[in-house]
Amino acid sequence: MATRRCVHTRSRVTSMHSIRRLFWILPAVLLLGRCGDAPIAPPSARPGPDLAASGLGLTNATDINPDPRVVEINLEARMGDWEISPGRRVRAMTYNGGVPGPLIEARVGDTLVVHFTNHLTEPTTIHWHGLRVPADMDGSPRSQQPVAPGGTFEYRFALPDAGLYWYHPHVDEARQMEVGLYGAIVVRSDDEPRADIERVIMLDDVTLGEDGQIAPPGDLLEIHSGRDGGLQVINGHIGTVLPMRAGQRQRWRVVNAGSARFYRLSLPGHRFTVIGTDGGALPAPRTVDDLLVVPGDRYDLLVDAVAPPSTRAMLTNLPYARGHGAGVFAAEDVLAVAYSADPALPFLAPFTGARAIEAIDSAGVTPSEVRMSEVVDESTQTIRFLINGAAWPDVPALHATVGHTEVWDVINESEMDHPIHLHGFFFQVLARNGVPEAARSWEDTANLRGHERLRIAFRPDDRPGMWMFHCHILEHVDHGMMADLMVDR
Ligand SMILES: [Cu+2]
Repeated sequence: MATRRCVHTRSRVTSMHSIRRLFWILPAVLLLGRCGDAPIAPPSARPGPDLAASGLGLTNATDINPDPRVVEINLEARMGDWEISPGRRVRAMTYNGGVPGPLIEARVGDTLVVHFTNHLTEPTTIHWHGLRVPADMDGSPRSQQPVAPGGTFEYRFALPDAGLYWYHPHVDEARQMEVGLYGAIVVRSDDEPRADIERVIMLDDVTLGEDGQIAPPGDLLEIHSGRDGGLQVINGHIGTVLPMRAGQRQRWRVVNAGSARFYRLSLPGHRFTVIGTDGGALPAPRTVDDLLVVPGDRYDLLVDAVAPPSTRAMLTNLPYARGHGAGVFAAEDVLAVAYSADPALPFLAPFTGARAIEAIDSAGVTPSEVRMSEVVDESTQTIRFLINGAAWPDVPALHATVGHTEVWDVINESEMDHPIHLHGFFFQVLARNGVPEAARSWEDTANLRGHERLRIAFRPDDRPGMWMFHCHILEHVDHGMMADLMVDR
């Protein structure tokens, strides 16, 4: 059961509030009427959804264009003080002075215009992770010249798909993102699942040096495993508290913005209903006790508040061995979920909404191989992460043609996990280690366990140009694990 929601910016939300309330209440009456033995309260007892979706420390982008189908924002990269906890500030690179950068909210079909100015003392770009933008808007080193200090660039493109996306630089990523350059984008359809409140949760971690500032890139071990920072910063803050009311259904849109940490999330006593991934809604929801969110990855979750009022639960990151001893540490607290004293609301009926995802017909397509490997030379203290035996920019480009199906066998020849990210196009995972994937989804980031083999398929739509794909452990990008994909007409 899905309710109709046409959420856009906060100002439009306010003006449409009463209309939207009707959209929300009517299906609620229908739904509750089918709940059988479940405790049912009159709809008026249930507050409407909190349409200011950000909260939890996020700032909303300011839309300067009155056209309801254009979201136009000014975005500046500049140095600033990032207050990671009360009174504790670190020097950071920021978008518009904050970390994360402003949350951009739009509707499917809107045009996004971003007037970007680089006030840093070094070049940067913006990559729109997951958005199907034209190649020259992709912000990668293959698609645009870096924006020089003092320079400007106008990003302008349509938003064709509902989902959670994010933006970040594609220049010196491991460092520029570590010190604060990232933000989230929510694109909504007219048919969004029902929830009482929506949260965007950007996962990140930092390591502070003895000077109290974010530590510069570390030693060979840190380069090899990537940085597992000692401090959990959720939406830019340590010690984030997420308010919840018993009986609520919260929608959590989660993105892992960390450079290397793998989050295996668990909320003891609760379950996560996964309703969407990188490329939007799934054909069928699946309910899990814990959920692996690898760097770059996104999940769309429903969380029913099953604990009693006035209790707390800790969102926890469980150990996850990702090779060579990385990720093997004690469970860590990520954020606190604090139940209010308000009486419990009746539970909503289980989510059943879905969308069809057509299988990509890959019959007769000869797969291309993408081999991921690593070479460590301890005598020279050097390490290289390779694709097809070479480090970027020396990896021979792969080629694809608009409208023609590509099948790739992505083969991890190393001990460690590597989450592969493809720019510009969503793919389907067809098989893992030769075993057909049970569930279908659209992804732009997929993890490979050590020595795992993934067969993926995608069909480039009409956006020719030079695209990129790479491991999303940013230290691995820095040391070569990136390659080019030329899409021709
Ligand atoms: Cu990697």
